[in-house]
Amino acid sequence: MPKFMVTGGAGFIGSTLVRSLLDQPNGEVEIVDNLLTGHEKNIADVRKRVMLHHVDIRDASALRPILKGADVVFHLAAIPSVPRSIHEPQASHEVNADGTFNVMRAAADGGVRRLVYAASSSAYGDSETLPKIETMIPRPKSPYAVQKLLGEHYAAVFHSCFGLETVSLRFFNVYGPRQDPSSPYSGVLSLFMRHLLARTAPTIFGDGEQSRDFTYVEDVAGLCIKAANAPSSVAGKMFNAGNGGRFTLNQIWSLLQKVEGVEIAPKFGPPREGDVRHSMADTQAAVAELGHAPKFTIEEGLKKTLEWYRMAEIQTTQGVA
Ligand code: UD2
Repeated sequence: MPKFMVTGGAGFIGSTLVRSLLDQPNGEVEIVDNLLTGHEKNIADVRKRVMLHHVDIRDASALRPILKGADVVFHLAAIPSVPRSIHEPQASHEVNADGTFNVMRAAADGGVRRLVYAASSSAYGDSETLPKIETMIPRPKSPYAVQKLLGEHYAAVFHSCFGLETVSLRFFNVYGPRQDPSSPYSGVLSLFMRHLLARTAPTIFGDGEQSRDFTYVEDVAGLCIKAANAPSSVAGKMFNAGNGGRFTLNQIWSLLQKVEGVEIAPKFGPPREGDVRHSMADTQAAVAELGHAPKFTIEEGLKKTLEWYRMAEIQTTQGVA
């Protein structure tokens, strides 16, 4: 029975991946999470089917026996957020850079077959050309982008020097159910959802004409599993994990108002430090080599996400959650 280990498995993307892994015909699923940005409630419905190791990836010696012998390690544990990495560079470096090194080292020493690493589209920075293709020179604009890029380089080197089969996936602005809207560092779509349901105005940083390749979380989880199962020829490589489209924040807020049948003018604030202007993935390599096939259009993804937030809100007000 193969063992799948998901670091950050109690987080928003990790918990979706855990569910997708449990839907497969066989395999045991275990989670490593320090429950800092992840929450046990994200895995409440599958809690009895998974083992949760309450461990911080900064703790190398605790990690080693847990990762030993796993078939695949999905390394998603991180302190996400561009602005958070500017306000708290030390903490984000320790987790995203040092913690990632610890995970890769433990995986290599523990005989793990493959490690799938959650990299970030932020690595591209403000390169002029769109779509962003894997062969472009990275231009990180924030500590977060640097840390995530460092992990990619380590992934490649853990393959070439230590024989660990690694695949890096540059996630492009993932959204969907369970994205936590409660922090000032939360992803913009989770904040938009909360404002829409509360009928309050979101704040858009800058003119709202910046664009993102918003990618539905189930498509990303599916791609992680494809990366784990792809032939060994993908080892040591990095692929974009996006949809290949892009929407401005103004367009998304308009779309959401239409779906909900309301009109709420957003507030506009100053542009955010470290922000990338436009982002859109070239998906050809992921399609050709990993079989990437995103299923959700932005309209479908937004509707599913909105319904989830609506239910979650009702449960909270009724004291269920
Ligand atoms: C970056 C990465 C993304 C992922 C993520 C993890 C890029 C292009 N993307 O996402 O792949 O790694 O980091 O955190 O680098 N905004 C508002 N109002 C708000 C909040 C955000 O206008 O209340 C804007 C923000 O200024 C930005 C956009 O929304 O222009 C998206 O921000 P985000 O924090 O959701 O994600 P981003 O693009 O930093």
